Amino acid sequence: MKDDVEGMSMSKMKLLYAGTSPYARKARMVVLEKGMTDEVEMVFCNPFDMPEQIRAANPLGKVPALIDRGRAIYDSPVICEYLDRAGGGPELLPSDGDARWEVLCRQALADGMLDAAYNIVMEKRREDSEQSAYWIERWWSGIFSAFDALQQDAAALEGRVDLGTIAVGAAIGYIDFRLPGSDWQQGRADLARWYEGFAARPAMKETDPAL
Ligand SMILES: N[C@@H](CCC(=O)N[C@@H](CS)C(=O)NCC(=O)O)C(=O)O
Repeated sequence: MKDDVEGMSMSKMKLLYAGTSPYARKARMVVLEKGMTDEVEMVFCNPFDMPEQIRAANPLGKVPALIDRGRAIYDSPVICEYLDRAGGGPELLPSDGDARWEVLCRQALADGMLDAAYNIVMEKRREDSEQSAYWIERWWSGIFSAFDALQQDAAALEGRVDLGTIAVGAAIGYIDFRLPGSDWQQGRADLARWYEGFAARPAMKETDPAL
């Protein structure tokens, strides 16, 4: 159910999200992949229009934020793990062992790409004269280095739906949406093929930022 922040009901968990937020997209995908749509109410919030309401759930004023029985949970990796523990459905983050570290590292890589891409998007919204070409270049260089790492790791992504691949899907989706024309597929055919298949998942389609 979609609602606004004033109309929140008291029983379900509430996920404060913005439709174009890639961090919120991760959490929304976790809800969908785990079949938790009856347990989590989606509450649309624009962090730039309503920062005070969001600060009540996340002092940083950012989305996503989750509220469960009065408890506020943030940011996206914490929310995703919380939802994974709280819900039924497939386990998206292994509880221990090498598999857990692998998924967490992949999520960290994807979140780092997102942080860099988000910085570029925000920097480009400033006046031309105020933008730093040095930082934009540095952020892109980190993003492309991460794309290279994912291309090398592409075989390990195949057939997996977990917090790591969800984060990678959200990161690539955001870069394509906000920074089109990066041509990241060039020389990274395995990753491009994996992404094409992953992007066809219902949870990716339903959370497409272009919708
Ligand atoms: N590390 C945070 C990042 C969240 C974030 O930066 N969200 C953006 C929307 S994409 C936001 O709310 N920005 C508002 C602001 O920076 O004031 C997470 O993973 O949840």
